[in-house]
Amino acid sequence: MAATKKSSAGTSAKSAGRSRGAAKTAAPAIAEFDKDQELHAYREMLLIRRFEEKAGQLYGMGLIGGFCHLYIGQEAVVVGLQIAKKDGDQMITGYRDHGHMLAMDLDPKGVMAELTGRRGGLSKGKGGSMHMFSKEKHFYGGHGIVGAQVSLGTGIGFANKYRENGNVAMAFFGDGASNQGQVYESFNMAELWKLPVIYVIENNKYGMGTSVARASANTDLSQRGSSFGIQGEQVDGMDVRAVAAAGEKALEWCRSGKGPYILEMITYRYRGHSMSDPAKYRSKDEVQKMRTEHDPIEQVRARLIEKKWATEDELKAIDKDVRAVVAEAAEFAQTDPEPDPSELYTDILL
Ligand SMILES: Cc1ncc(C[n+]2csc(CCOP(=O)(O)OP(=O)(O)O)c2C)c(N)n1
Ligand SMILES: [Mg+2]
Repeated sequence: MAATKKSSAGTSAKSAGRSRGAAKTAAPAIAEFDKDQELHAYREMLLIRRFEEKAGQLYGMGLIGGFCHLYIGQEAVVVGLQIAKKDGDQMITGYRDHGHMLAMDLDPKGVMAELTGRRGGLSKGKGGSMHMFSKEKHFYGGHGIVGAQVSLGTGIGFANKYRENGNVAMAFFGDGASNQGQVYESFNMAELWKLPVIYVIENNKYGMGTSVARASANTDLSQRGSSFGIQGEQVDGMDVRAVAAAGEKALEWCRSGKGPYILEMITYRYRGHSMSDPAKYRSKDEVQKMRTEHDPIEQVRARLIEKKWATEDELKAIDKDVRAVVAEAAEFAQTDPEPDPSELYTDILL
């Protein structure tokens, strides 16, 4: 998947000034992507979008039990950071996790079959949408408790430092989660011990049922670490190039032993919080405006066409390819058997 990993995305950002003690840093310049990088980002984001659309359909058909939180609209965040990261860097996130798993190269069949509770699911059909892990791919879940992944991610950062392995942990959490107490306990320890952790705040403007402005005293979430001296910045999370540039800069900061970093990704979720959400906290016009004017995939698509790096037909072929991967995953998720009842007694603490 990472065939077009690149190293230049953040080059121009590296010169952005940073004064010690001041938590606010200049936003990095948007890195220009070359043709391969644009095509890679396009395909990766499209895979997440089509996967999530299909998951929504399967949920509507009654094939997915429990909760299911879709990532549609936020694709550029995880794909931009996937492009910036090195092999070995870890990701951990909350319950809106399908996109992170696909970006970390987890098998779409295994993810979809976990959603439908089948034997071939990544957690043998026993974890569901919010609970999947892959040690080999450095993906640490999938957590339903709001904010839990921040402390766990800080622990992964601690392990990286202790083992001197040069890896950086990325802990993703939402604007709502940024008001949880354990976030600040984690910030304190991370800065005190200079742990290599990037706190990626996915500010999609809403928690479960209300807006950031209604729930947060200070809405500049990039500054939430300032009392601990943690550097932070706001990033256009709808532009995959801006995400990659900011990611490279933050990764370099952490890898060089300077401690944690906060990236507040300004993004948007198009769908409801979970699958049944009356969404009375926002207007349909607001959602439509984001879709038509800021869509992360459309932005890449427009650049590819404008620069003549791809034709409409070539982009259609990519979509066809991606749809086939997702269709295969959905087929598997509907035909693979459910776990054997004896599995009720395995993989659990008694
Ligand atoms: C400790 C805890 N409190 C409350 C909940 C219920 N809950 C689930 S998601 C959510 C909102 C979180 O919003 P945000 O962090 O912005 O993430 P988003 O859903 O927007 O990705 C809440 C309150 C929970 N799962 N855990
Ligand atoms: Mg949110």
